[in-house]
Amino acid sequence: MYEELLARLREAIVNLDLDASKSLTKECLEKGIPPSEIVSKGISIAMEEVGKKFESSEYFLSELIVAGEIGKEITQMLKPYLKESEIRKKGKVVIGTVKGDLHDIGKNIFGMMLEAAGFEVIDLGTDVPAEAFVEAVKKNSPDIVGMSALLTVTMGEMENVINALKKAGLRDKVKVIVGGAPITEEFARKIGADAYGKDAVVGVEICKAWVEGKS
Ligand code: B1M
Repeated sequence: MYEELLARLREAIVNLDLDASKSLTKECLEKGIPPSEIVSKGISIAMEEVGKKFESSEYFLSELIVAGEIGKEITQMLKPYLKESEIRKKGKVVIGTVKGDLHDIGKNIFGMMLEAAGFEVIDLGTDVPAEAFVEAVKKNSPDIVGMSALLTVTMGEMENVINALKKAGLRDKVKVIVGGAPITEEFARKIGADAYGKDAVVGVEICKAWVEGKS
């Protein structure tokens, strides 16, 4: 039954039907489907499908923009359903999408889930240059820096941020986690990040383990 509902949600997103996407997201939440499953089995798969249609020229930039708006709206609907942690201020995380990259749906989901887990989140937004990450670390003394990238051409910016943190003498003061569709474990290791978040749930678990001193 849940599978069928999630399939209908995916179909509505891929067909760029905002009203249906919203009402099906509402139905999923009311039926008790966890927000993390709505993301992994609904939004993420549908967005990949939209991406494929874009690659095969069935969809154009205008359709990509509409899909992005739908993604943003339904992501916001998940927020009240994320279980709030009893423990506040578990740790502080600076997050942002790297320079040149405007994709923020995954980054926003990661941020929302961090907040629900009790973290204080400082969200620098999208298209964030390395210097802005460095400034935010100086100003806020976070435990963790989280970077997101969705474009293969912007992935390299993550290494620039890590190098800028090193240059400012701040690399040892923070853990660095990276994520986003083109990122891999191997890439994360290569650029000197501390971890790769395959998805937002895994990313939050890693951050929790860090501040709880498990790794
Ligand atoms: Co863009 N776009 N886009 N786009 N777009 C992709 C990424 C693309 C794969 C589509 C495709 O061709 N198949 C492709 C990139 C190809 C490549 O680099 N090899 C692409 C392209 C080409 C472009 C433009 C260049 C198009 C153009 O202008 N010609 C342009 C670039 C603009 C720019 O950034 N400078 C562009 C623009 C856009 C929109 C603005 C229209 C819109 C984004 C709107 C927005 O974000 N507000 C958009 C969209 C919607 C997509 C797709 C269809 C969907 C992205 C998305 O939201 N996915 C995308 C296709 C795809 O991803 N397969 C595509 C859902 C989201 C939940 O997943 O962000 O991966 P994701 O997050 C996941 C995990 O990765 C993880 O958690 C999330 C869920 O659990 N995660 C983290 C993410 N960050 C994390 C950080 C962590 C931990 C986990 O720790 C720090």
